[in-house]
Amino acid sequence: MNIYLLNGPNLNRLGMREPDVYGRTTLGTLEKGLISFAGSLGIQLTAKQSNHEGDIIDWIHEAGEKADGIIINPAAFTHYSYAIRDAIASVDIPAVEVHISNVHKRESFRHVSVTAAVCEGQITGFGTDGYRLALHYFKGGDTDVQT
Ligand code: CA2
Repeated sequence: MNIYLLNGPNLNRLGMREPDVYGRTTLGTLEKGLISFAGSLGIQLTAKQSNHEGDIIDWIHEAGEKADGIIINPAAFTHYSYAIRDAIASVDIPAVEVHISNVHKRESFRHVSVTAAVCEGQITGFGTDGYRLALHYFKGGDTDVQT
């Protein structure tokens, strides 16, 4: 199984600023740890980050051709990018939205996600462990909603 991990704008600043909100781990360390953890689950993880909306859209399309799923933290694009929402909706593979911080405890503009509705689910507030939870979801492979 091949999963794309896509991180959006400013997440290249992880570990450098606002450690109380986003933790002390740098993006490089996080990506390395996740690639290794994914490997232990039998998942090949392709990790990318960009500050540019178009890059993220292109990688979502690429994932649609090459991967089995997407883990995406669209960062601030979460709250207003209909283009990223449409890109996720345009591919036939499942996506999971991850936020490091609990967006619901923060400013009201962060309470809105225009992308979550086209994802299987949203994980928010568990720090960088949220990415591991998303990998567990893909490992489980169950896309049925339990009621
Ligand atoms: O909690 C999250 O993961 C967010 O997606 C992070 C975004 C924010 O706009 C969303 O509302 C919630 C911001 C990412 C900025 O990352 C930084 C990391 C370190 C220092 C400064 C910014």
